Amino acid sequence: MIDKPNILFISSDHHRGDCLSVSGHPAVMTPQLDQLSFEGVRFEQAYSTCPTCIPARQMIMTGHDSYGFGVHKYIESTRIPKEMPTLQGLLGGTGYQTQAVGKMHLFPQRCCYGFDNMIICEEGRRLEGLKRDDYEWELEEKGYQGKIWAHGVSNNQAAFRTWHLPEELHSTNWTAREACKFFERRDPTKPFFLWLSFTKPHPPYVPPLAYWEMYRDRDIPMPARGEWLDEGPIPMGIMDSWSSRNVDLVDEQIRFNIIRAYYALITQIDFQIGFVLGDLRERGLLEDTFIVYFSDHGDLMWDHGAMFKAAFYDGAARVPLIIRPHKGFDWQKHSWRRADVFSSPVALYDLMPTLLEVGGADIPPDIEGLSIFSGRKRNYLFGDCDGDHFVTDGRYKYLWHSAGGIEQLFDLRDDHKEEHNLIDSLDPKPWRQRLISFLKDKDPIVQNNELKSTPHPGNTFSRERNGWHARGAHY
Ligand SMILES: [Ca+2]
Repeated sequence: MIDKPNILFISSDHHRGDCLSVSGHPAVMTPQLDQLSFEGVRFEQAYSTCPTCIPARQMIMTGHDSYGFGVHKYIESTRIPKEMPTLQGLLGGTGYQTQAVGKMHLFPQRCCYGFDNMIICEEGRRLEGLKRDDYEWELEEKGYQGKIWAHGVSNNQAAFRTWHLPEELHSTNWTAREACKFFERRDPTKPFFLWLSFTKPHPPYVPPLAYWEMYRDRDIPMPARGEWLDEGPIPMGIMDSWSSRNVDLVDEQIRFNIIRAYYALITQIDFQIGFVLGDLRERGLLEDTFIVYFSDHGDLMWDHGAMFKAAFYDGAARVPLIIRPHKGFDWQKHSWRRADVFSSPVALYDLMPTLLEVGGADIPPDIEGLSIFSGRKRNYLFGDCDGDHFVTDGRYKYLWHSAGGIEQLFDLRDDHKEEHNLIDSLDPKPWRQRLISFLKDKDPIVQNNELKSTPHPGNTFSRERNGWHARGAHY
């Protein structure tokens, strides 16, 4: 008799917090995630506090914030220190069979960091000696060697097209299928912890035709455009998107088609989650499984004219977070009801202690993450990424951009698109002071109780060469 619930930890990559139909999005279709949300609870103010792949994932695994972990931007080869406990390692220590499927973005890429096993899809990254990931391996065996990336769209490019190979070979379908294979192969005497990690809707934006067609007659809403773009220096997070990827040069019609492709990729993930849940149901495991869905960060998707991540605007930093507890979960003890929607700010690094509590493992005493069940609500949530900092209470959001010392203050209730900077109409001092108090003794940008800025280069754009890093035949 297994007395612990199975844990299905589902993540995607680049899924914006607003792109759920259950949260009122006018175009995106997410029926499976909506259903999970009705059966469980949803967090409307969940944040990636360093919204780019590597730091976000390492914080999720370790329960540390970026200062506790010590990484503040995307740096390849970043390792989790050997002595630092991980979510999967601690659950394994308490009797779970632990498995990862999909994108992990770890270094070395085959280092399990506490997982019993990993079946990986790393979007073509071959670093530190990796010859191929498991996704490429299977496609090569099926005769598609040299053809996986032949759609011609890169991992960092504002472009789109439909998927060029059979739908079942798309990474989203492959990842879901590998999850089902794990359910078949698992040790039935142990509860399982499966991190099911979809690589999409991360670019390349290449949905299968069936999902692309589902959005044929859907109106694509206009992206946000801050009026602050017309007032003085433009924050570097926006400028970098324009400079390094030339996204400001993309034609408006193509912009809307990229959004359509992005929505189609989200719906594909949603349907493949349906496939995985169906497999669990047929095996009689669905009710005994604690399910979480989240994304490692979002995608600006043309908000403020920019694309991708590494910024604290809503599209990049806020993520979906849905928890659907298992059958034996004590709803009353946690004061939760089905379909509850919570608006207090939570961080991705809160998931580690939350799942340790679900699995009956000890929570490391030195982590910054707070179990969502602990009752210790956070009044303010902080984050930093590559020179940008933010703090929010769930209602207001204050941004500090070191380059140029640009401050922004948004009212998320009345201006969720963050188009109106209130820095001149609301007193920013308390917000600035909260950030200073948090960063003091941690970050050298605080000097003499003030935030130190660096020069802003002016509103001019470099045009980087080879900015897309496209993949070719990839032998
Ligand atoms: Ca990512």
